[in-house]
Amino acid sequence: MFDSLLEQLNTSIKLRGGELVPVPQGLEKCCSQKGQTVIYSWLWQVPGFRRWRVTKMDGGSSIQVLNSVAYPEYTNAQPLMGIDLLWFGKSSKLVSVLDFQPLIQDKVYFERYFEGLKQLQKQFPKLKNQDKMRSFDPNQYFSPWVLFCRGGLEEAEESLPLAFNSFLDCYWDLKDISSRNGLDLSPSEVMRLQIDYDTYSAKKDPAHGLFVSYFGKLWADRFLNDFLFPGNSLLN
Ligand code: BLA
Repeated sequence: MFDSLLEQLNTSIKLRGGELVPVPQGLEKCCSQKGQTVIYSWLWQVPGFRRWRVTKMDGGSSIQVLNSVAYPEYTNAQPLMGIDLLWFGKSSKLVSVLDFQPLIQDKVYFERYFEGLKQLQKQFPKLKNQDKMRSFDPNQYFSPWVLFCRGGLEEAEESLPLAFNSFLDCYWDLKDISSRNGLDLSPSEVMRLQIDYDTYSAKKDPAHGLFVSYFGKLWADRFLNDFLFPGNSLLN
């Protein structure tokens, strides 16, 4: 379901000088015990970013996932880029989350970084039909303009592909804003907040149970701590 979006993402990253770097061994691919679901992950080294991860899960008509997080360098206080797209083929249900994930909930920070996402939200109202979050706290590492939608085939095949490239372009534009405006969060503060993002996400992410059921607890724990949210292990 999301292969063309994954291609757009890869192309966009490569255009900005991104290069693939190795994923920790054993985490780059895993097949479920029954062999019907496969999860693939990639890690990019992109100028201006300290880490950019991408994951695709292919469970045929049961589940399709595209997930990605971009972590800017610690000298750049701009939001992280978060993508979480899920398609449940049997019930034709889409869960789509696209956000610039803010390090802090602050008016000036929002004014600086969120003009583009605000416009996108206006342009694609169908991709923001959901306000209530069940597992996450919407006021922690999510922005007020998060494009969060629970939808169906129409949103998955029409609105989302239309919005996706604009979303990426809009995120790339943030880098220019950052260099123009200087920095008011110190690199050590940005580091603390990015590590806290990983710790918080590792705790709240509803994906862990899903990974346990497909790939077993041992692999799921390692994937969560060593690939998805490595900052989490720094505090353990
Ligand atoms: C929800 N994400 C979910 C759910 C699953 C995943 C199973 C629950 C589905 C539901 O609510 O119906 C799956 N999450 C994954 C997978 C990975 C993952 C497979 O991290 C990893 C490969 N989640 C993110 C990122 C964002 C995000 C970066 O990983 C931000 C853009 C958001 N996911 C997010 C939100 C929900 C969700 C907001 C809804 C949960 C809620 O209601 O609180």
